Amino acid sequence: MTVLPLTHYHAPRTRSLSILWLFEELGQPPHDRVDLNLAKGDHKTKWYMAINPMGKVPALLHGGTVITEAAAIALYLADLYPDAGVAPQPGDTARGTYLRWIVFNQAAVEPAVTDLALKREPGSPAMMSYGTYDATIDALSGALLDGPYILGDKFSAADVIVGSGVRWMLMFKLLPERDEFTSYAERLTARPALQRALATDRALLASFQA
Ligand SMILES: N[C@@H](CCC(=O)N[C@@H](CS)C(=O)NCC(=O)O)C(=O)O
Repeated sequence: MTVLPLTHYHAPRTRSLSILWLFEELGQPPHDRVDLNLAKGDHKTKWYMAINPMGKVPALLHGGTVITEAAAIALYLADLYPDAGVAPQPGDTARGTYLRWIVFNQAAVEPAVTDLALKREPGSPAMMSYGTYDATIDALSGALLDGPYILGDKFSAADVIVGSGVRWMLMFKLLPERDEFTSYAERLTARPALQRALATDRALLASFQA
């Protein structure tokens, strides 16, 4: 099997932290990391816009193929390294739950919380992909009530994506401090893989600010 080069385009203190974290959970398979300094506008340069025309991070380059969107990158990497055991395989019904909450995070939670943060009046629930903020948060709550992870006892890449959002939303007070959210965030934050990713991200930010 030919091993194609794999590159993660990253910037500190962004959604790309979830991909740093996932690489840690995967046991750091061989890859390069290109660090972008957003304060210097690295992400809007011609060379990077040729990789991601949105000028946003994260992005992944595998061989000649670009993958953008943190959730798509997480799904892609978790499938690429099945031995790490962070993605239920096709045929396993747990994969339905896994896909469901990763996509729900992007399609419902993110827009609901963005509208709340920006104090934007949502349209009618039938028109909004997320219905209402309350319905979305209650559904998310339901996914985490049994725990300890989205797939019950089994940690997966769904926790990297959903958990990154939960941690961020709690930090910015965009999520009610219900026990199922706070205890989930604490459990994830205690993971050595996330601690390593946070340390890398902090060191990188400090080096950019020096
Ligand atoms: N939908 C994208 C959003 C990516 C995104 O908005 N990234 C932010 C950092 S969290 C960014 O690159 N912002 C810089 C900019 O847009 O100028 C994803 O989920 O990956």
